[in-house]
Amino acid sequence: PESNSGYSYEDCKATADWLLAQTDIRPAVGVVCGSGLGGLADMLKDQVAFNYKDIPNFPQSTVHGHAGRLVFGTLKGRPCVCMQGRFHLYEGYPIQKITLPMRIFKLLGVETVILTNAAGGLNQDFKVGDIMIMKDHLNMPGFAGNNPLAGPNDERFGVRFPCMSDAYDRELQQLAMDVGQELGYADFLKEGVYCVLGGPSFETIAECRMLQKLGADAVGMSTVHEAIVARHCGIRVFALSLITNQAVTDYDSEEKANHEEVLQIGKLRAEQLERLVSTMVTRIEHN
Ligand code: 6GU
Repeated sequence: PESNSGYSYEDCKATADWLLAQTDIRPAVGVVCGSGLGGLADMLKDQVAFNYKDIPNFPQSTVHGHAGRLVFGTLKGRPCVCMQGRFHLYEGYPIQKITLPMRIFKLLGVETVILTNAAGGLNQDFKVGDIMIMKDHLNMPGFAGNNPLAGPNDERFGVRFPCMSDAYDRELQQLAMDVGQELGYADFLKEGVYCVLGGPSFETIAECRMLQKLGADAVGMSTVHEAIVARHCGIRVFALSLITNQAVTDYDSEEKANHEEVLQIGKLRAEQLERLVSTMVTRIEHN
């Protein structure tokens, strides 16, 4: 087959070089802000920001709650790049477009990515407002053949068959737990398995029950594709989910998942989530 979605190594390099020519900031950490969590990017000092539409080869984001800007800056003195708004399967993008920013991060020199998302809680011990450190994932679109690495492999990024048993960096999970403890977040800091679905419709009750049986603690529509492509090119990955609602698993329940609730809970926990991530950034070691 021909190349997957039209992004060659050279295309990625051209985009990275274009960005590097516009700023002196050389980020070692890349952050992706999930729905309602764009405030993370606003914490950066000495910002140099680009609208996605102005970046060569970059897709544009269409969802309410996602700004669509790539922001360079420093977080407590550490150079970072932050995606304020990400791309999702449900927007209709080919999966390689969704993950293109990870390869651009790599070519910018990023060594660690922090991926954030809003998710529905499946674990009955979780409460709305909990922050779940991702220890693993279930890639449902991948089971159906929709994996961002499908198609010809370019060895300059990584190997044909990348390992995923170490997808989520254990040291970074421990760091998050330690920082969370110190900040007094122990009561709402959890860990678990995130399951990605295509969306945009939320899950049925039967689907939620199925996912619980499969070992999922949270369900959402993002992050996993980015994690796979980041791991493929050797970036360390840390990911967390803000549990914005409890997925419905009971036919008697009156609750209904909706995007407004997702954004509202994002606001409620935003400050703590930002503090957790920014403190982590100051403690991550780089070469
Ligand atoms: Cl309940 N499901 C999915 N798929 N994504 C979500 C969610 C639920 N809550 C926030 N994002």
